[in-house]
Amino acid sequence: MDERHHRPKSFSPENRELPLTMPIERVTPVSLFYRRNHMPYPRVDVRKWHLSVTGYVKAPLRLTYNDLLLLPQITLSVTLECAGNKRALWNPKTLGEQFKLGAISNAVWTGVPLSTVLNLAGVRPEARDVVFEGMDIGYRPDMPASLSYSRSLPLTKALAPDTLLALCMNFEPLSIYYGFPVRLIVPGWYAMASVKWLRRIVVIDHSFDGPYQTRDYVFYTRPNDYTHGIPVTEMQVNSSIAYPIDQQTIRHGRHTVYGIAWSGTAKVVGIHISTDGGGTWQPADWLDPEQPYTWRRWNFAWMVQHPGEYTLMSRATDELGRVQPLQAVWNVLGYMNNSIHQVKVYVE
Ligand SMILES: Nc1nc2c(c(=O)[nH]1)N[C@H]1C(S)=C(S)[C@@H](COP(=O)(O)O)O[C@H]1N2
Ligand SMILES: [Mo]
Repeated sequence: MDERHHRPKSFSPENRELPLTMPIERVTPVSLFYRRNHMPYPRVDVRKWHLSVTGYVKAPLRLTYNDLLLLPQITLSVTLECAGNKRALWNPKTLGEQFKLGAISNAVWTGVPLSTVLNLAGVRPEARDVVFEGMDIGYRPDMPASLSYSRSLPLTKALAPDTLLALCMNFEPLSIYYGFPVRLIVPGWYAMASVKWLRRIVVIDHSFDGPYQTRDYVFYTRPNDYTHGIPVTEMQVNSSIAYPIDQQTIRHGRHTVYGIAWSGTAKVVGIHISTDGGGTWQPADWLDPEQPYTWRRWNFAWMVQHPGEYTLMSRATDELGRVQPLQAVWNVLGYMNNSIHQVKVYVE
């Protein structure tokens, strides 16, 4: 059975994390890649499917899957991170899916630059936002009727050369779980922007106000106050320790501390580790070269002689000199948690 033509038997939204345990591969296998869905999986019949491009364009388009396959494609390695990654680590707790460290994964995406398609349609001068509508439909408590998952990008980001209409993930056609037939990939932005199961692209002359744009994925810093929010866009510089894990007991002696570090549109260039709760910091070693939009694995040789309790911390820096804060700014919906990651370990 070709899974691309059949809706998986899950009628509620499926969410699952990447297990951030050793070994971590730089390119996450599709079978382990995290999943974040707001709605049940849509039913997709690619023979009937097309992607429409309408609104403030000179020539509206109706593209079949084959039409897209015939356009020039590029390949990019891009880490997707849910804006709610590490939400479970906030204190006090926040609303939303309580993701731990694994709402993040890295894949190689191949597709048609969105700009190619927008230029084929010819964007009109009034254009301001580009709206992307997914095929998945569901309900939300604050809306009267069912709706599809839709998000927009400002025109400049939509026309950026690396914003992709992705057809392949790790050199295989997308599976239904990850947005078949085509999904948006917005490198450097939190993954809510990378709309799956695209069916419509609409160029509009105002800013889009759908609930996944103006209610969710907005940074509100005052409890129970949904005003004065700032939209969530670019990924923050961040890192996670994958070994040892929080509350683990290990033997004294030599250990290799492992983890990942990443950032948004500026490359991640520095990674420092503390084994004494932030008193002193030492650089760790990169296992991967620096590459735009892509996480890097690191390790750190730790010789621990004395039994006791230790707090390990990792702190990443990006090429613009931005450093992870000790405590990220708490916000109502728990987004963008890039606090320095801490794990407590017991050495015996
Ligand atoms: N159509 C659609 N696209 C979507 C979503 C969704 O629910 N529906 N979820 C978004 C969010 S919040 C995230 S974090 C990523 C998750 O992508 P993944 O499931 O491929 O890991 O998809 C984004 N694109
Ligand atoms: Mo997300």
